[in-house]
Amino acid sequence: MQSVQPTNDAVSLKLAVIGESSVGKTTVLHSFISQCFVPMTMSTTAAAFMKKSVQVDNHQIKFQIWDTAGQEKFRSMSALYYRSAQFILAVYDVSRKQTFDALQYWVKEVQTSGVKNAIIIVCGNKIDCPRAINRQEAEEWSQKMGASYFECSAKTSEGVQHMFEEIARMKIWQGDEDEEEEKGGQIEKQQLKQIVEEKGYQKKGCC
Ligand SMILES: Nc1nc2c(ncn2[C@@H]2O[C@H](COP(=O)(O)OP(=O)(O)OP(=O)(O)O)[C@@H](O)[C@H]2O)c(=O)[nH]1
Ligand SMILES: [Mg+2]
Repeated sequence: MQSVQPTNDAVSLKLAVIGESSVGKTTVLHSFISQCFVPMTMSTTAAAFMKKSVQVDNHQIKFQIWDTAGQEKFRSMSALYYRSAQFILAVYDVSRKQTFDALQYWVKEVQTSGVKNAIIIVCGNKIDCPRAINRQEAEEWSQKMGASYFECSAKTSEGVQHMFEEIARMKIWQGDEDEEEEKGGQIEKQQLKQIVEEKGYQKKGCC
């Protein structure tokens, strides 16, 4: 176990949300920010910026979120928004296999876009619907990609707050990584991954 301790300062967390159109990206974010279900009738165009501050384990975390558009015509623009993100939330719809298969595309896009050190998190949304993808398959795939895995329903709100709290916790621990880097004692990303795994982030889900 690493001997690093979380800091108590307010921390900014830059998150970009990506994934196929209609998987529920915007609805998940509304659930997190407003704690209610807002049925969406309009697809996101280009991207939308959202903010929310949360208190997690005595730390103030300021989420700065880019909600990107999943529609194909906006894809070339998505990279503009996730390139500066520290965390990338790749969302799919557990009731539509095609959206899970498309994660291959999204993760590859991120990895080849020059994004450095961003932590990828996979989210299976719409668990209130009949499943086309079982949890174990999605967890195993995410693990192979080096990503944490969560599930939620933006409709019932199950798992939503938990997922964002866990992302905030990852950031709290990553804060120590930044501090170490400033001191010249670089903690490699691999070590952060180890901290995340030791704290059970890989295994924990929201439901
Ligand atoms: N049953 C169910 N429906 C959901 C859930 N989350 C979102 N939806 C519905 O799915 C549809 C698409 O949701 P959006 O949030 O607009 O999807 P999006 O991923 O932002 O889509 P784009 O903006 O086009 O990329 C809407 O009709 C939502 O009401 C959920 O957890 N369960
Ligand atoms: Mg949207």
